[in-house]
Amino acid sequence: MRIRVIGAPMDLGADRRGVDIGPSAIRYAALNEQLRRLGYSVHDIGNIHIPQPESRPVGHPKLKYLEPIVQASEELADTVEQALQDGEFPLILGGDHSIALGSISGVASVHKNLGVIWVDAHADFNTEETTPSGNIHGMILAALSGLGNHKLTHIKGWAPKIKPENIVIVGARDLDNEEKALLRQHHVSVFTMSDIDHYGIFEVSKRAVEIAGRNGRPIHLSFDMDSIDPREAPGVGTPVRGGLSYREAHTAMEVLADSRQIVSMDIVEVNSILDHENSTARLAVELILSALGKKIL
Ligand code: 4U7
Ligand code: MN
Ligand code: MN
Ligand code: MN
Repeated sequence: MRIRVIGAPMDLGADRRGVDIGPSAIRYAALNEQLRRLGYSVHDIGNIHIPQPESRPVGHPKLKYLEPIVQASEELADTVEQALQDGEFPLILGGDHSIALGSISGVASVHKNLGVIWVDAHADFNTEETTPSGNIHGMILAALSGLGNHKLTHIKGWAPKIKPENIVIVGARDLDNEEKALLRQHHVSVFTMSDIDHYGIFEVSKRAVEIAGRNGRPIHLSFDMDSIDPREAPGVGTPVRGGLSYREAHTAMEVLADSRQIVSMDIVEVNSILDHENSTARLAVELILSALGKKIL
């Protein structure tokens, strides 16, 4: 299989912090070489263009950098759609999590009935009404579900991209109150860290595949590195204690790989400025490999 690597050096969705270096950091951690060693042929097309935040007005305080984020999402959606049409697996390197608006819009244009597994400390299910920060990376799953600002929901001119009941969030431990109410109201499946303590990551991952991938539906995997415990992944913008362990994260990826239903993936929120010797980027590469079928034996 061919993998198309697409960099999205986006730092507009999350207050400027340094996640725009993420794609370079992940490539520096030998992503392409290791994918090739696993037997894939790799087609790295470089980065899409994202403007620097300093060059643009912040705009509305509840929807910061809306215009350039919408523009970049349109471009990324087209790029991802093209990869799938060319028969390649899109692997999108972030960037903050707002890049999933473009990537999933592109995948959903090809796979009309798409499931999403969203591994994250957060639910990213705010709207312009509920957001405490105005940061768009916290609104992406809601926007993809058709909730919130019309420009965010209507990338490529249509909505919703995914049905909320086809979404599964894994690893949640930092949710806003109104966000929780929205998640319940729209029947999004959420496996919190407490659920993982209770049932174990193997069981939770199996159930995530069952729900997101019901009836053999294709699944997009969106992996926010802040899902992992900050001891293991210090280089993220919004660290939250009590996250996935190193082995739990790998086990989750191995279960997803075994499903053979993953059709595309993004890995986001690697913050090189806060990282220790690129360890978070190196972990990102390891997890990508597990998600793409690497086994210990
Ligand atoms: B990430 C937050 F208020 N919920 O909306 C918000 F806590 O992509 C955080 O998961 C969002 O890292 C985090 O700003 C977005 C906040
Ligand atoms: Mn996120
Ligand atoms: Mn997060
Ligand atoms: Mn974050």
